[in-house]
Amino acid sequence: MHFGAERTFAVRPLLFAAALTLALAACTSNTSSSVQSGDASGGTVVTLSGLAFSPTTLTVKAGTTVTFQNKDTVDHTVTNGKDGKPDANAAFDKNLSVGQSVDITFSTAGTFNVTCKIHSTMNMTVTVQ
Ligand SMILES: [Cu+2]
Repeated sequence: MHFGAERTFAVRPLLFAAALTLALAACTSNTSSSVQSGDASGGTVVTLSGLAFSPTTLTVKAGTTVTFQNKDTVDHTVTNGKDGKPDANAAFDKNLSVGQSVDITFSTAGTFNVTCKIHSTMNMTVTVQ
């Protein structure tokens, strides 16, 4: 029993070291500093495809412009709201035809629900810091 417990314990640092090596390799192979999404310099993209937003959660800095791209085969909207219903004072509500894209700048900190008025199951959240 005691021997078995010791063996398990000895294996863990090895696994941790391996995981750390992988993580470091992933970091060093990426020469860009814009790994984190939500860079205020822009370039943040949300794709609408398969009746879903991707990603479904996004964190950006205030002032970031997010480009929503409709790569689906049907039209969508990019609407501040939830479950297909716009918020009372929706900060944005844009139609997005097939193949089109729309830029939305998030200048105020807070959490913004995003939905599609045509497909109520399409939901995502943008957190602005
Ligand atoms: Cu839709």
